[in-house]
Amino acid sequence: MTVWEKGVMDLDECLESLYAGKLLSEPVIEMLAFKAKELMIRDGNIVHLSSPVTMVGDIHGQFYDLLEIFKIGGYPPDTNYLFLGDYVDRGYHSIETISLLIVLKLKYPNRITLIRGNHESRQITTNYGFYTECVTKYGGDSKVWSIFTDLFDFLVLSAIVDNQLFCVHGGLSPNVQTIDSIQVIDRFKEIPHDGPMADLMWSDPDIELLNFRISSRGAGYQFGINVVNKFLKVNGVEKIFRAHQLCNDGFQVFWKGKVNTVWSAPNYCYRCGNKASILEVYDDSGDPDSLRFNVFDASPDSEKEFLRIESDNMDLELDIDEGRQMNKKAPYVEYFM
Ligand SMILES: [Mn+2]
Repeated sequence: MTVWEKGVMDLDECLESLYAGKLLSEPVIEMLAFKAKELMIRDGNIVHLSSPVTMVGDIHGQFYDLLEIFKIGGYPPDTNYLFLGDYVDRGYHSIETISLLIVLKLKYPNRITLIRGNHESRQITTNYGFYTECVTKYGGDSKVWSIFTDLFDFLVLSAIVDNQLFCVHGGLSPNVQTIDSIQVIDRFKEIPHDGPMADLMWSDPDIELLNFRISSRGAGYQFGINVVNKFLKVNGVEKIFRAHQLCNDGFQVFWKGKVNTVWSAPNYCYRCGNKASILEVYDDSGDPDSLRFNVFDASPDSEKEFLRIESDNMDLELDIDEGRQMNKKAPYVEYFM
């Protein structure tokens, strides 16, 4: 009997496979995505959460480092997680990463929140690894990529913790003065090139700036302190938490904590040598010790996996040198823009 005929998914079975690093079959992924859309279509663009909650920044397919995060921060459902986006591209295991997060969302809907990052997009994943990984791991077929990228259209745009902490993947937008104006965006579509939805996922803070400036990334804006002060005041929130930018120390604090970056991909792309962090929010007191960046290094398994795949690729290059038939395990990761 197929998963569709049975009509029910054994989520525990899926979790067991994924925690063991195994891929799910295409029909199972299709069913999971269908169920996840049913669940996420009911969410508003802004999800309201309460502490305690742990925020996770960019993961970018570094699956073994995601497992390390659960070891350090606690496994769901014992810890509530707010993921800030950029689950796929760059690393070797985007499919394992997004599959695990979707199964956890289905199993513990109130304990896992998934915000959309700028890489959760058809256009970006076509160029930065996820498309190629899907085609390579699923027998030359792009259907799994289509299933996941259709699902990305349902991810929420932002979250607010304890009515105090505004959380988004990238940052602020000149087209988003109030949090209410996020609520009315039609989010169920590919990320546009510009406009409020694009800016929320692409923008970055810049300590040199007072106001907005067009971003050198080619989408979104860089924003300064006046913009931040106005946004916090108008919306009655205390701080902004976001991801989207590599930090050597795993996190970065701007303007005495008014804006904070959480970066959760240690040794980014298996070669940057950076630390990573998760942000643990313990309570809503607003005291300095009510939240903490929990800093960590790359998992030894991540390094092992990198060396294994690189040595396979090395064998492939040798094969090509000797004029032999091309190995099926073609390298599929492009590191930087
Ligand atoms: Mn990003």
